[in-house]
Amino acid sequence: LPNGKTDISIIGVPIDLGADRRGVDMGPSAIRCAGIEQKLEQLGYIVHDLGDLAVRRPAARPEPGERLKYVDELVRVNGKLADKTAEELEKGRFPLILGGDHSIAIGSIKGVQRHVPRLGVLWFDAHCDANTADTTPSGNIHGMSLAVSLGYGSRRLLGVGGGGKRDPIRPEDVVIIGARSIDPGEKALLRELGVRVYTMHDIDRRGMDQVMEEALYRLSSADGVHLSFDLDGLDPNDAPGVGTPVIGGVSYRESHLAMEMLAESGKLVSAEFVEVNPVLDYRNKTAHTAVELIGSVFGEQIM
Ligand code: HAR
Ligand code: MN
Ligand code: MN
Ligand code: MN
Repeated sequence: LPNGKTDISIIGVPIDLGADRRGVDMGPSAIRCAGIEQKLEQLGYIVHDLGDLAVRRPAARPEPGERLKYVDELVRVNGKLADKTAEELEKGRFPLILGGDHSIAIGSIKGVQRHVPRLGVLWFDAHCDANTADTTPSGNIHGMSLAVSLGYGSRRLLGVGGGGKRDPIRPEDVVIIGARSIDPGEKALLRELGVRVYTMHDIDRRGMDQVMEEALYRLSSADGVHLSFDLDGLDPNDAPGVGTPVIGGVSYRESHLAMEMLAESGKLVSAEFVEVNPVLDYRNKTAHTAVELIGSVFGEQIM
């Protein structure tokens, strides 16, 4: 059991404003339909489904060229998520957050940081989400969340969850796995900070077992690890229901191996599964895959 906990709190965040594309707001529903509660109960956990955070849909579309689209509502919801996440940890429960787009990592990580002074982050993604308002090609805040957690980005986003009171995540405590679409500004920031990015090249070359072994070794200096799992890290053949698919991704089995090794590490304190878009999916396949991966994260073994 991750961190010896028996109780899991499910927190849904039905938001798509950070992606500025409809569909991922239905992610929490899709993952619930795919049987997340039954999966976790079969594994012996006590599951508390807290339902979804309330999200308001702004009436106005962003101005063309806007660099922080829907920032007001995203700041508000992420603040609520930080509080909720911290509250569940306070009760001794494991927070399992269902997105929603990847901007929600801003709030979840801030919340976990209140309990884990030196938090490591395992960021599984085709993208690096390390843009700022100055480098973003899209203005979409889901492409900025990891930069914010590292302490880079707009004042508004950095202030989520009483941001200033807590140090950002240290670059050496972050690993990215599965990257294959990185913008020039992201590359520059990640290089400057020395964040370890395990790209598809590394996975092809060395295999997921070696990559994960090294990644977990790097994270072992942290007090605990937060898993931020973007389903588009997987190959689109295995996870077609995502808003921004990128060919040539992590396979179904490689991703399971990664989650099984993470479970064995015993370092996991919190997790989120994001960017599931049932509108673009085939028979809820991506949500089912998310549920299977969550099983592996919580210790499910084939035999
Ligand atoms: N890098 C691009 C941007 O900033 C696209 C990244 C967003 N896509 C995601 N995030 N799903 O992982 O707009
Ligand atoms: Mn992402
Ligand atoms: Mn992504
Ligand atoms: Mn199974």
